[in-house]
Order: sequence, then C-alpha cells, then structure tokens
Amino acid sequence: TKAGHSMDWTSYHRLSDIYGYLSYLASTYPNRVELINIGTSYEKRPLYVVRIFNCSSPVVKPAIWIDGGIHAREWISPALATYIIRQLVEVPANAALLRNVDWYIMPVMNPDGYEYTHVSNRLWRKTRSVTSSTSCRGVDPNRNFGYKWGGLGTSTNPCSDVYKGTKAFSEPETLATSNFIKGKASSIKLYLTLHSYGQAALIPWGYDVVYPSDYSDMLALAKSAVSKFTKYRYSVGNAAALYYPAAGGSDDWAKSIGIKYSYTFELSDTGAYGFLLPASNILPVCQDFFPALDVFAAKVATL
Ligand code: ING
Ligand code: ZN
Repeated sequence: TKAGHSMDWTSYHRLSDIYGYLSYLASTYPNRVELINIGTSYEKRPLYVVRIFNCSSPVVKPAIWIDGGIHAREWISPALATYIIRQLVEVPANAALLRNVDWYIMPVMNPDGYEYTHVSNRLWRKTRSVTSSTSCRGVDPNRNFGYKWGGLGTSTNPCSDVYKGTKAFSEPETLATSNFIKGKASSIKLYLTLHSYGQAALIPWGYDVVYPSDYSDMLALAKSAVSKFTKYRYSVGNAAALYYPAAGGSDDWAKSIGIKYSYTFELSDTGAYGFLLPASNILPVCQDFFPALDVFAAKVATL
C-alpha cells in the first residue's frame, strides 16, 4: 500500500501487521527508531522492543519502558502500545516527549498467545509452552517474573490460568524481557505494563497487600497521570488491595530491581465487554491515555 504498512487503530491487528509496522518505522525513521530483537518466543516468533529516541543530544537519557500483550486476550493493550509508538514517532507535535527521555516499547510480549487468540481461542491468556500436563499448555507470564515467585494468587496446576511455571523466568518471553530490562536498568526510571480490564492504575506490591516505603511518591505520580484522562475514570491504588494478591507480576519485579516508578495499567472497560472490547473503542481509549505520558515524561526527565 501507499502507507508502507497495514496498521491502523480502527481494528485489532494480527501480529504480522504489528511487526510490519515496526519494521516500516525503523526503516522510515532511522534517526528516531531502533528495532531491537531481544529474543524468540516458545513458538519461535521474534520478540521486539522499539527504542524511540532523538539523536540530536548524544547523552544517555533517562528512559521509560512500556510493554503490552503480556496477556494474550487483552487486545486493547498492544493496540495502545502501538498507538503510543505512532504518536511518539510520527506526530511532530510530540517531539518534546523525546527531548529528555528515551522510550523502550515492547508492544507484544506474548506473541504466541496473541496469535492463538486470533486463530483458536479468543479468551486465551497465557503463553503457549508445553507443560507437564499432556492436555494443558501455557504459563501465566504475569506469574512468572522472579520476585516472590510462587506466592499468593499463583497455581502449580498447568491447567490453571495463573499457572506460575516450573521456575521463575521459565518462559523465553519473560526471560528475554527481564534480561533486556536488567541490561538497561540504570537508565529505565519508569516501568509501565498495559493490561485489561478494569480502568485502574495498580501500584506494587502486588504479591500481597504490602506497601513500598516510597508508595506515596508512586501514588502521587499515578494520580497526577490519570488526572489527564478526560473520558474514562481510573481508580488508583495498591494492586493487591484493589484487585487481589498475585505474586510473580512484572511490575513487582521491575520495582524489585530498583525501578522506582512501576505500574500496571488496567485499561478499559470496567467489565461490560471486558476482554472483548469492541474495536470502536480503540481510538477513544488511546486518545484518552496518551496525555498521561506528558506527566510521566516530565517526572522521568528530573530523575
Ligand atoms: N491483571 C493482572 C493479573 O495479572 C494484577 C492484575 C497483577 C493484580 C498483580 C494484582 C497483582 O492478574 C490482568 N489483567 O491480568
Ligand atoms: Zn493482564
């Protein structure tokens, strides 16, 4: 096509459209976009992180990490992650967001599960790895990160949707992601992971109703960010208190390695459609969310 890619935000897209868009951006905007292959999924799909930067000032800047698609069925999450990529890369009015901050965005952390929801089971949540059960596949990637792994809200049953896996980072997807983030951890000052649903900004710790010593700093920034939303109302609070205790989440792990500001965003809706959010909601959700990144970028620029 004329555009050079098949991506838009009026429908949900297959992985090939998303990955095609990432390579289009990397080849079209080589001075602002770097496409990084950080590893391979269980079913051998590439795992991609996009680095978005402004090369005019060569110093190492503080960085923001955003991931989507940890859970396969939460389609609004990769849709928002790719929208954020587009806004940062292709909309000149947003250039200020790149001035003092670098961005690492991984739109689909669990590509095998994402494709499985498109072709076989729309409500699949986990990875697609083979387990000790002959009939049940997959590990919950958001129970597989290596902080308090195996604690509350996790299962040893491979047939459970919150199966923790055989060990922390048993999944190639969580292992590659965590290794990449660890390698950049001194520059990454803020970790954002996009899920659905519920319209909430969840703050660690999630493994139990326990509050980090700097919780008030984390709460203040989250409240300031969601105050930018005009269409959808989000609740803000401790993940275990607002949702349920669940160990092995990515936000807890990011916090545990020293990334002070670490959040799970549960996007729209509040349950009417749940995971099956109609595609007509993609643009409204994305447009509502994007201004919150001003708040995060301004904070990170001071760190
Ligand atoms: N929600 C998260 C989950 O993994 C969560 C929310 C994580 C709550 C950790 C509390 C602690 O269960 C989704 N959408 O899966
Ligand atoms: Zn989720």
